[in-house]
This record gives sequence, structure tokens and C-alpha cells, in this order.
Amino acid sequence: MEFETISVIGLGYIGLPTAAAFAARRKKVIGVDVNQHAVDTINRGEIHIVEPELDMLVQAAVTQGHLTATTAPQPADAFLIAVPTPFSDGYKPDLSYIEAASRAVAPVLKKGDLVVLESTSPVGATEQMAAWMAELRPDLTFPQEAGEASDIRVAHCPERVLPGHVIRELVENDRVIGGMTRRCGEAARELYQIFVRGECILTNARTAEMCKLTENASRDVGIAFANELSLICDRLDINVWELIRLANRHPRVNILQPGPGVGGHCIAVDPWFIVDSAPDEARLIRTARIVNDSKPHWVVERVERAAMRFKEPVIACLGLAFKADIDDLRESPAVEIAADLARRHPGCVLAIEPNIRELPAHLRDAVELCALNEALLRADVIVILVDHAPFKSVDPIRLQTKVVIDTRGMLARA
Ligand code: SAJ
Repeated sequence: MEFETISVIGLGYIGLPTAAAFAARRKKVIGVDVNQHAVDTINRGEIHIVEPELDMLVQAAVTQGHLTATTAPQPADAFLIAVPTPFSDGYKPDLSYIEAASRAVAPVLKKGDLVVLESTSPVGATEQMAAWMAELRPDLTFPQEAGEASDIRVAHCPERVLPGHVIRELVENDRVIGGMTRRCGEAARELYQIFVRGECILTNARTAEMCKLTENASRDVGIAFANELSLICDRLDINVWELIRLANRHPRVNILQPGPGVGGHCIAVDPWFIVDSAPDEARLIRTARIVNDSKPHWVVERVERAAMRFKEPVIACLGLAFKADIDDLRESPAVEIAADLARRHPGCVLAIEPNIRELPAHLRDAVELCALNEALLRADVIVILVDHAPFKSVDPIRLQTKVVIDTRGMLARA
């Protein structure tokens, strides 16, 4: 077997499950992360992120000696780079984490190694990553100048797993593999086939980069359509949830669900990479982003109108996570809404988030984290921001005397 030692650079929501998946196939896996706390936690067989089933996998991998974590890259046969790709000011992709990772890996590369970029990236990032490594290793050849005969093989294989279902989707999903050359792609396919049961389909690196961005932009545009419908229906006094349910009875219509906005750090970010690469052409994709990003402000205005009838309204925000039944508050529209309401009504905003034990620092002074029962007793206005499972079982009688703003259609869809 070509790949006996595999190194995963970046042990976050994607890197750690991927490292654990290789380790479960009895490969020697070296996980690398700049965060000493993450490294120490993993080496104890524990995890620093929340994802169902991941704790058991990591514990088994570490106890059986297949997975170790470190802060400094070590030699391996294959390197997977799974670091963040946020955007900086003006929605420009920030490749600094990829640059740092490729410069850290370059010194330990040897002839025959494979380097795969997993991070969601703008078109051209894989070529750029290879160029950064080539700069530090003039003694090795890379695909951009040596083609099929290169010493180092380089590919892009974007992750596509859904948070909350990562362990299953990692194994079952098809993978799009973009090699910088055909040989690079074939090597990467061999690597992924160690644990992937879905199909591994080969293409070039630029198409693979664009494919991942396209998947998330397609979902973003779909959600923007639903969110725009919710505004139109509010103006025309139509129940948007019923409308979508009826329209979806058409065999070729499949409208997504409106919500308080689009959160997480994928769908709200990736479409901007397309806009940045082709600003004149990506008109629909840009507009979808603007529609989805403006939804939290619209929700706040709705709450403000509803709260006007009370002198000192107590407002309960049900849910802070970016979607149902997860603990992830990153880029969450629910957090944005709760924070904005708290600025307008200091001391009067309660947050109910059953999946966390404490509020993030910037909300701690402004918002009170509260149990569901207590909030239902104290609140005048209830804003449903996330359709978490425990909220679905609230007896509707308890809401009868409250003003309820249901951004997820949880009650209408019950
Ligand atoms: N949302 C709606 N209405 C809907 C569906 C979603 O408002 O009908 C909202 C959610 O509440 C959430 C946001 O959109 O705030 C994103 O949630 P999501 O479940 O659509 O997606 P993510 O961000 O958890 O994961 C996505 C997935 N991409 C696609 O489904 C095309 C996942 O497969 C990717 O791997 C992931 O992004 C990623 O890492 O890029």
C-alpha cells in the first residue's frame, strides 16, 4: 500500500474526523494543529469540538496508537490540509492559513509524497499552494513545472460533509478529486479509497475547487429564494409555510425553507469566493448573499414592531445555534438577532440554547441565558430562531398569551 503514514494538518471540524477515519483503517495518522490545547486534548483521547460519534472514534484511535497529535509537521506519505479559509475585508478570500500550512509542510516533504488541499478554496488556490511549497523546496519538482513526472503530487479534494452527520457522510458521500495532473488525481483517489465508500470521481483541481463553491452557492441561492418569498408573503398577508408546502406538491418544484438568515461558516462564505473571482458575471450569487444577510435585520424590525405594545417587553430568543440540534454558534444569524435586540432592550433579552452551558463572551453581559420553562413564564415576546428538538415539544397552550415570531415556521410546520 502506497500510503502508510498520513498527516492531517488542521484538526478542526473536518480535519479531526478525517484523521480519525484513516486511523480507524489502521493507518498511522499524525494530526498537526497550531492549537496546543487541541493537540493535548486529542492526545488524551478526547475531543475539543462537538460532533456525534467523533469522541468514540478519536478515543479508540488514540488508545490503539493509530492517531497522535503534534504542533510540528513530521514526515508522512500523504498530507491533507484542512485549515480555515475565511474572507477578509471586502469579502476577499484569506488564504493565509493555507499559506502557513503549506510552508510548514514543505520542509518535511520527500520525493513521491502527495499533498491534498481539503479546505474550501477559491479557484486557483491549489496551484498557489503548490507554488508556495515549490518556493521552499527547489530540490523537488512540483506538478506546475514537471507535469506528470513531478516528485510531489498535488490535488484538491473538498470536504462536503454536513455538520451533525460528519462521521456517516465522510464515509458515504461521493468525493470530487481534482488532481493538478492525472497522476496526482489517481494518487489522491487511492488515498481516499482507504475509508470512503462513496464514488471518488476525478477531475482537474480548478473544477474541483469550483464544484465545492457551486454546491454551497446553489444552496445559498435556494435559501435566498425562500427568504425573499417570506418577505413577499408577509407584505401580502399569506402564510409562507403553507404556500411553500403547496408549491412543493408540483413534481418539479422543491423550494427550501425560510429562516432568520444563513449561518455557519460555509454557505455564508463560499459564494463570495465566486463573486470575488468573477464579479461582473456572478450577479445572482451576489444578490442571494445580500438577501440572506439582510434577513436578520428584517427579523429584528418585526420583533420591534411586535414589542411596541409593551412598556418594558421581555423578549425570549429560542435558539442561538446556526441550525437545529447543534451547538455551533459560529456566524449564527440567531446570535446576531439576540445581540441586536439586547442593544435595543438592555436587560430584557433572554436566550434559550439547550446545547450550550455558557454564552459567548460578547453576549454575556447583554443577554441572560435561561432555561426554556422559565423563559416561557417570563417572556412577553417569543422569537423562535432555531427549531431545536426540545422547542418542538412545547405545548402550544403555553404560547397562547404571548406574542410569537416564528422565523422557522416551527409551529406552522408542526
Ligand atoms: N437553512 C435555511 N433554510 C433551509 C436550509 C438551510 O435557512 O432550507 C439555513 C440553516 O438554518 C443554516 C444555513 O442555512 O443557518 C446552512 O445550513 P445547511 O444545513 O444548509 O448547511 P451547513 O452549513 O451545515 O453545511 C453545508 C452543506 N452544503 C450543502 O448542503 C450544499 C455541507 O454539505 C457542506 O459540507 C458544508 O456546508 C461545508 O462545509 O461547506
